[in-house]
Amino acid sequence: MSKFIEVGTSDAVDAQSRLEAPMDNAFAQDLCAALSTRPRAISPKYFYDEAGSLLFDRICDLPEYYPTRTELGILERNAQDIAAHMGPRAEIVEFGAGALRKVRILLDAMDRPARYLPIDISGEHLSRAASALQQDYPGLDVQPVVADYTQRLLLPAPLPGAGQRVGFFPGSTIGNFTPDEALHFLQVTAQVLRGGALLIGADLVKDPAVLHAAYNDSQGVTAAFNLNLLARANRELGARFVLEQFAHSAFYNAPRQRIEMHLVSKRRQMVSVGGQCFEFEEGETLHTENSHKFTIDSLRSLAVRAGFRPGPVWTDPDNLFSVHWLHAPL
Ligand code: AVI
Repeated sequence: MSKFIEVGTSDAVDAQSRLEAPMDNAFAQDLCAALSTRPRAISPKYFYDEAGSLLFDRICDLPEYYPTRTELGILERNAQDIAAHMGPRAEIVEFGAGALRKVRILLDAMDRPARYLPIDISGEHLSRAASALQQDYPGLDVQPVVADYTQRLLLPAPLPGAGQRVGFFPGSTIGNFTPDEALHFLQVTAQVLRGGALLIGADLVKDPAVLHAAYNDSQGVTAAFNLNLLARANRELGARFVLEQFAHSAFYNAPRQRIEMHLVSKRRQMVSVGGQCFEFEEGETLHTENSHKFTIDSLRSLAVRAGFRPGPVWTDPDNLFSVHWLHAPL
């Protein structure tokens, strides 16, 4: 068994099961709601506790997981061109405080960037990311914003003399939204960035074998990332999932152009969350993530529906990934 999958197995479950699950907690409520409906599905946002974020960082470095390095390559090769579209003294608004590798490529190519506004729901992650960047770019005004960027946002007024405001949403995180959520996110973003632009990364439809390998890596890191959802429920909610009784499943749903990740019950079993018991049949699944893939046209038409005007698109030589410049309405 992979060492990753040992997180939250029997000892930890016993220790944690003494805890009362806080049912006023959104994770507890959403997990119980997911387990009470059929088909069972929960938002992928619950992957990203401390352990899940570390596992995701490891996914980004896996040989099979092409999106991160491909997008980095696109940004590096086209940094000057992208910076020219941004113009002088631009402000970058990043949706989610990422690992900062990507925004540095932009900042290094830009003409006197004025301000960097990373938005993230996790204050801790955000302040770590912001201070790391501030140290390396002392002249840059770094203003972290703790907020849920999928909701309506209030951002600080532009700095006097600043250039255009450019949103940055790399990594194809847009693919983890439902189609309705993706449209809603782009509509809200179009308003927030009025008169500016959005630079967004979108993973492309491709050979299903390449996709399958990316979400079923040989080291089992993606499996551990998926199973961490149950480990997290054990740690935080005193749930009693036995991780060995669930298997990672990831497959390409071609008609819907998305990778689906599920946790499959290996046998008939009862699980307990917050004092409530739920039954799983053998083979029954909890659907944990969708990762939608786009064509250049499908991403651009979604953006148009949200009010953007599509600009240039940058891709890699193998057409694995795309980075789009979208003009926000005035
Ligand atoms: C964050 N997001 C874009 C990743 C993806 O590819 O959908 C999350 C992920 N899930 C499994 N591997 C990576």
